[in-house]
Amino acid sequence: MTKPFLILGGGGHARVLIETLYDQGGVIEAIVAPELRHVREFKGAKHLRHDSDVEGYQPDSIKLVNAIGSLPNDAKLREQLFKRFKSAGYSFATVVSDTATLSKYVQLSESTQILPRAILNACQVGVNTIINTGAIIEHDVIIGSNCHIAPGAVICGSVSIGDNVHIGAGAIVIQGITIADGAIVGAGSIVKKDLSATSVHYPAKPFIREGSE
Ligand code: JB2
Repeated sequence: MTKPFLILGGGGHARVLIETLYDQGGVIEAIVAPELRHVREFKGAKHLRHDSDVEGYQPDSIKLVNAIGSLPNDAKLREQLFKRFKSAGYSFATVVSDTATLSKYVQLSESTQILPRAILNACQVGVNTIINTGAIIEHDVIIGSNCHIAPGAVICGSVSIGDNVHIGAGAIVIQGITIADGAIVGAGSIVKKDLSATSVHYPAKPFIREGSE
C-alpha cells in the first residue's frame, strides 16, 4: 500500500497536486503550512503549522510531497525544504497527473511533478522540478533540478536547461538552445539564443497601433 502523504505548503500548487493524489487513491495525512485556506481539497487532512512537525513522523512511515511552487518572495524555499528533509532521511513522492502524456522513454527524478495535460517526449527531468499544466517538453530535452516550467511553455527538441531555471507561462524555447543555471525566461518569451547563468530573458514589448479613421 502507498504510504500516507504529508504535503509541504498549502497554496495553489498544493491544491493541484492533491487533486491528482486523491484521483490515484492517495491518503493525505496532513498539510504542513504556516497558514491554510479552508478549501475542499484539504478537507479531512490535519493541519501542521511548522515544518519541524514533520519530524513527529518516522521517515519511512510517510512520503513527503513538495507543494511549494514558486513563491515570489522566497524562490529557494522549495529547494531548501527538499534538501532539509532528504538529509533527515525522508523521501519525496514523484507526482504525475493521469492526464499528462509521457513517452515510455521519459526519465523522471525524485519529487518531479508533472501536472495535468503536460506532454513529454523522450527527455530527462531532474529532482524537484515542476512541469506545469499543459507544458510541452520535446525529445532529447534535459532539464536540471529545482526548475519550474510554467503552464503552456514549449521546450523544443534537444534543449538543455540547467538547475533552478524558471521558464514562464507560454514561453517557447526553440530547438537546441542551452539555458544555464538560475536563468529566468519571462512569460511569452521566444528564446532563440543560449542564455547564460542567472540571465533574464524578457518577452517582446507589446506594440499597439491605434485604429485610424
Ligand atoms: O516555510 C514554509 C512556508 N512558507 C509559506 N513552510 C511550509 N511548509 N509552507 C510554507 N508556506 C506556504 O506555502 C503558505 O502557507 C501557503 O500555503 C503556500 C504558498 O501558497 P501560494 O498559493 O502563495 O503559492 P504556491 O507555491 O502554492 O504556488 C505558486 O507556484 C505555483 C507553481 C504560485 O505562483 C502559483 O500560481 C503557481 N501555479
